[in-house]
Parts: sequence; C-alpha cells; structure tokens
Amino acid sequence: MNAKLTWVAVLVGASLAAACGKKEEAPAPAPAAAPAPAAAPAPAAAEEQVVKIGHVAPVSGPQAHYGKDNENGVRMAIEDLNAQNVVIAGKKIKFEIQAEDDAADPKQGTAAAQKLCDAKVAGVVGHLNSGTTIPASKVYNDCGIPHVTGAATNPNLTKPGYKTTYRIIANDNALGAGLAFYAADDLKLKKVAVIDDRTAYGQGVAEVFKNTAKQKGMEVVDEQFTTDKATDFMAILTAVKAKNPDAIFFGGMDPQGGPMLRQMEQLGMSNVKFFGGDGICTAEIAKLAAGAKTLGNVICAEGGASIQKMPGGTEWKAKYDAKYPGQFQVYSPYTYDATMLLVDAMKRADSWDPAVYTPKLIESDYQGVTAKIAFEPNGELKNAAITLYNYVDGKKTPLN
Ligand code: ABU
Repeated sequence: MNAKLTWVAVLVGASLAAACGKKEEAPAPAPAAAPAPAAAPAPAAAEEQVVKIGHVAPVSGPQAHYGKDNENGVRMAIEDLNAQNVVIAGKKIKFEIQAEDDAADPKQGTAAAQKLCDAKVAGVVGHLNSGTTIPASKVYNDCGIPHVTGAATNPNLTKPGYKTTYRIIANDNALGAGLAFYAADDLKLKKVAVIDDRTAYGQGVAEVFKNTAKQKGMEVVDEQFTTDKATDFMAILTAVKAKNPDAIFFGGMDPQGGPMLRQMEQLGMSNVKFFGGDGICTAEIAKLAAGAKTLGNVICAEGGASIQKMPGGTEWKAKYDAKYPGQFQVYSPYTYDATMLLVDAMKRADSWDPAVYTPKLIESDYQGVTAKIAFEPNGELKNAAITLYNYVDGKKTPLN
C-alpha cells in the first residue's frame, strides 16, 4: 500500500430522564458477621442499577451473519463492563443489552429505534445498514438518545448534524476513493464497470468510486443495478462482459457479492478484478463464492486498521473467537468499542441519563480496541483510516 492511500483516507475522513432500565431491588444485606464486638460493620453494598444499551442490526434474513457479529461485540463489551463493577453516581451499574432485529429494512429500522426510545435505553449501538441507520438517526435525535454506529458508512448519516449521531469507522468517501486510487495508481486499470444494489450504502459507495475513478482518468464503461434481495446476476453480468472491463466495482453486500463471483466464473470473466467496499469485505463472502476462483480477484476496503494492527486487536479477536466460534465478520470490534465509548461518556458525566451524558460524547478521547476514538464536530471519526484486502487461498488478507 502506498502513502497516497493513507493520505486519501485521512483527508476524506477530515472533510468529512434518567433514561435507563428499571431500578432493581437492593441486594440482600450481607450475612451477620460472627460475634466480634470490635469488628467494623460490613460496608454497605452499592445499590445496583440496571442500565440498558440498545443494539439494532439484521439478525434475520440474508444479512443476519453481519448482525449477529455486531450484536456479539456489544454482548462482549457488556460482559467486560459488568466484570469491572462500574460505579456511576454512587451506584453499581449492571449493564444489559436490549437487542432488536431490523432485518436490514428501513421501516423495521425506524420501528426498532422507536421501540428503544420507548424502552428508555441509555444509548444505542447501531444500526448496521446505512439504509436503516439514516432514518433511525432522526428517531434517536427526536427522543434524545445517542447512537453510535461502527458499520453504517454512508456520509449522509452525519449531514443533519444531530448531536445524538456518531460514527466510529471511516465512511464511504474514504472507502470508495481509496479503492479508485488503488485501481488507477497501483493496478493501472483503465476500464471499469459499476454495479450497485440501489441501497443507501451500495449506491453511495459506488458513486464515490465512480467519480474518483473518472477523476483518475479511468473509463466507466457500464453501469448496472440490482437489489439487496437478488441472487441472479447473469443478465447484468452478460451486459457488463460485452463492454470488456478490467474490473467491476460492486456497491453492495456479500449475499449478492458471493453469487456474483460464482456467476462471473460461469461467464468466463475470470480475469476481471472485483472491487467493493466493506459490505463485501467479510469472511462470509468466501463461503458464498462457493469455491469460485474469482474470489482471488476481489479487492475490498474496510474502515480502520486490520485486526492484526489494531491496538490489542489480536488478543481481542482470540477472546471473541473463543466466545463466538466462526462468527467473526467485520464490525464486532467496532460495536464493542461503541458500547465502551457510550459508557466512557456516562462515567465522565457521572450519569447514564442521555440528557446529561450525550454532550460528553463529542469530547471523547477514548482508546478503543479499534483505534483512538475522537470526533469531528459532525460526529465523524477523526483521522479515519482504511485498509484494503484481497483473498489469498480463500482467506481475507490485508494488502497494507
Ligand atoms: N458499510 C457497509 C455496510 C453497512 C452499510 O453502510 O449499509
């Protein structure tokens, strides 16, 4: 990876009620000590307080593997927090997750957000999809609950300027541009076809790639569209093949990316590079490609450093794999950090009331597993980096 890519990522990143759970009964008093008149009384146990953290992602449907990975990250953070015996405002806090499924559907996303508002969770981690997170962000803003996403990457998320919206991963301006720079400068590709799934994420990241590729002198020889439900791409791939591109950029997720790679192989497109953003940069795409050699043509971009280069990433991943074998995809380190970040702000405010602690989020200076987390005024991560990957012997492998 050359220095230019890092530069692009940083530049784009730079431009770019006592709401809580029910109060539980105080724990039973400590058993009486053996008679010893001189002994001091047992210290009073801190009153325990349940604080709920919401999580929303698809845990049903074709994108359930991403959602489960994200939810696992929040569950792991909550276990770690509860082991730390966090005390806020003099109370020992017991964190609990309220996990909701939005099935990657914008309407279900806003319904889940309203449910979490009504449940008076203290904060939310999510959502996964830009198409659900963007409309849900207004619901959270209206009810005054902060949400932190470590997965939704469409830049429009932070445009309304809500004080309740935060993103701790590079956005699509960085991902799309970084890939276009790599295609033009490193691989010297000339002709590219662009396909997207018409979702907020897929369309957005494809647009950034396309515009940057054109600025870099590449020719966009074809544009085709699909959906995030489709599995048959033979017609659009046949049309693309006729234009003889060096590469396809696909804006979408792995339930489409995997079968697309299989069908490219069936159509004899084995020499065509396959670019995509973080939506295809998963462990799962290797399974979904079902042995297609075209998996070796994939170059994908993901926000942040590779897990090996994250501070404490290797140790964290080993712990994750022991708890959730075979479930790691992309974003669980980010949902872990998002949970920790919310609680860090609560501690600094000495309150779990969103009205009190939300203003502390923008002042965050938190060393997470993924990175040092601090925010631009609009809630975007400062100094957001990206990493490019390819697949070597079926295994996702960092290029830089
Ligand atoms: N960032 C890719 C997957 C999630 C999304 O932005 O829709």
